[in-house]
Amino acid sequence: MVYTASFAFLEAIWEAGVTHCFVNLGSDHPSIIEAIVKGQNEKKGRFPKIVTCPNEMVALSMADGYARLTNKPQCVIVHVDVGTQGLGAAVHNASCGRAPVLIFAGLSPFTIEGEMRGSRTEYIHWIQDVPDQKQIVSQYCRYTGEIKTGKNVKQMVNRALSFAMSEPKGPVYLYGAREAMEEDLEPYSLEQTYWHPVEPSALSQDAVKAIAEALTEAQEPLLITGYSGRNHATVGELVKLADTVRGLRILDTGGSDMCFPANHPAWLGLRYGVDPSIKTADVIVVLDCDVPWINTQCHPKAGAKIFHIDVDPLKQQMPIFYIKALRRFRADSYTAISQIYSYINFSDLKQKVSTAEYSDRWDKLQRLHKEKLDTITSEVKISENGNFATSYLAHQIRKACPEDTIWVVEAVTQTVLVADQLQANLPGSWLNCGGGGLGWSGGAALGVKLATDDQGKKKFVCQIVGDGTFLFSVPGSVYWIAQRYNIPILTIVLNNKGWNAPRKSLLLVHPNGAGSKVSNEELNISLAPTPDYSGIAKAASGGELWAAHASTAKELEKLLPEAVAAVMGGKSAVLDAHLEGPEGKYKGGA
Ligand SMILES: Cc1ncc(C[n+]2csc(CCOP(=O)(O)OP(=O)(O)O)c2C)c(N)n1
Ligand SMILES: [Mg+2]
Repeated sequence: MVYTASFAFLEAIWEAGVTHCFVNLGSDHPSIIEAIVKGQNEKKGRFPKIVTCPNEMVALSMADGYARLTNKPQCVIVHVDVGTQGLGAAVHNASCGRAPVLIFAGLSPFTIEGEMRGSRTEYIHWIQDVPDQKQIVSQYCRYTGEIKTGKNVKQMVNRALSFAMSEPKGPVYLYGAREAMEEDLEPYSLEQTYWHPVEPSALSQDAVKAIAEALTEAQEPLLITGYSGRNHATVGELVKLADTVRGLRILDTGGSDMCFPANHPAWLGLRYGVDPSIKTADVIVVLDCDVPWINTQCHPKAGAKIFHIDVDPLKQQMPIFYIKALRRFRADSYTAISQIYSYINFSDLKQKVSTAEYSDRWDKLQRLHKEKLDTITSEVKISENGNFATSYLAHQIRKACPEDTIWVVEAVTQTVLVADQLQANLPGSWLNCGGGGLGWSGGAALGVKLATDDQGKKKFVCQIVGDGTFLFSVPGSVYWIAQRYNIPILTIVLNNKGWNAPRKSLLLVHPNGAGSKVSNEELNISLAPTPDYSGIAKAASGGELWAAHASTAKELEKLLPEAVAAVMGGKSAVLDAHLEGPEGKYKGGA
């Protein structure tokens, strides 16, 4: 019986709870391919499902999306140095977005004369032999390690997964040469019960007391969060806290998951580090958040009491980070919020938050919440010639899609408008990248759909993506995979004829510079003539996918339900939504 290191590797990831391997194979993988075939033949239903991914960035984004929704790690297998480079910005995204993914890449064989099985057999083995392959991705990885022998390959897999699954979660990278992966072994297994990740940490009693007292003494308490919604249970915990400390408001900075429901009066929505509430709050709890405010745009007032609770308060990946927090704690957000909530309820503070003053604050919050929703609704409008912009579009999408849709959003400069209109209420129903490498959402939406189907929930998944970002997402691979593996998603392309973001960046620094007075073409940010985005997707699916364009509200009214019905019927759909042209408006720096 053949039992190689590669087979043990695949067994090990399955035993550790990895259900999928997103693969892009090459000459480093003969033993992997043999092992896959053996596993498919001999271990039906007890072996990772293999998904062929024609592009590595899509592979990693799929694993990332799956892992984010389920908090279960997934695996990506790529080809030596070049496949590792093909992961591209997806490694950055998985790292910033705290997605637990195990990446494996082969190494070129290290023997030349046939000394070992796996020794060099092809020209390319000389070419792809690089001095330090892991350096391509190591700064984004929680751990990198070489599989030097098959004899402890399962320990290496579990060691890597211990890092991937301990906070802050993220990608890990294992690599092994052909010879090592070919090694014949005696079958073996580990006791998985001894390989659980580090458990969530709590606040000290003293910290709980200090934060609870500050929150209940505050006139205008604010909690700013980014990632706390990754654990879906934390959403409910924050609701309980906001119900108790009435007047506390919650601002989401779009770290990646929806953190607080829009239908709660404490909801301030998603903003990227700029919001009036930041300037006026007297007590601020920053909870699992990378960028609570952008100092040059907006910052807390002098004397505001700030507490920072985070699984990674030092932001170990960032060369510069600091906030004027009085105290900072390394703790799990669910645990910390539960502790603070319990403390308030089971101490003298309970009486304090039960006074008439708190009832008045609650009334005020409800009034402000209603005003906010009214303002958002007033953005839903069409132009005189029947065209629409993002707010109208997002409002219509919200109406057309099922209540429990999972939104996978990479809408760049339109994200806040989209978030305002979608008003996510259900934990886990909104995911955005959290990182800065465009192109995440195509693969991620597929991964999320695969995950919700595997969970038996079979939720509707809608990707909302900028037109520039759609091209970054490698649609040729995304929609081939969608078709090949029957993963139906709805994609809405926000077509504003190019990259709006660089213009915004430019104007923040040079509001009256030469660039402020010229067209998108002159700024080199125009994608006109506009590609046929839905056509690209349709071609990738072999002509099977539902594809259309909408430029007017009338077209949208007809096409959106058709697109949703197509996806419900098992086919992916891409609707290219042509937004009302903004270019004219920008001329003259308006
Ligand atoms: C991989 C990568 N390349 C380049 C950028 C820089 N960048 C940030 S936003 C943006 C434009 C995105 O265009 P689009 O998706 O159309 O969104 P819009 O700006 O129009 O809202 C670019 C090029 C990036 N973040 N990531
Ligand atoms: Mg655009």
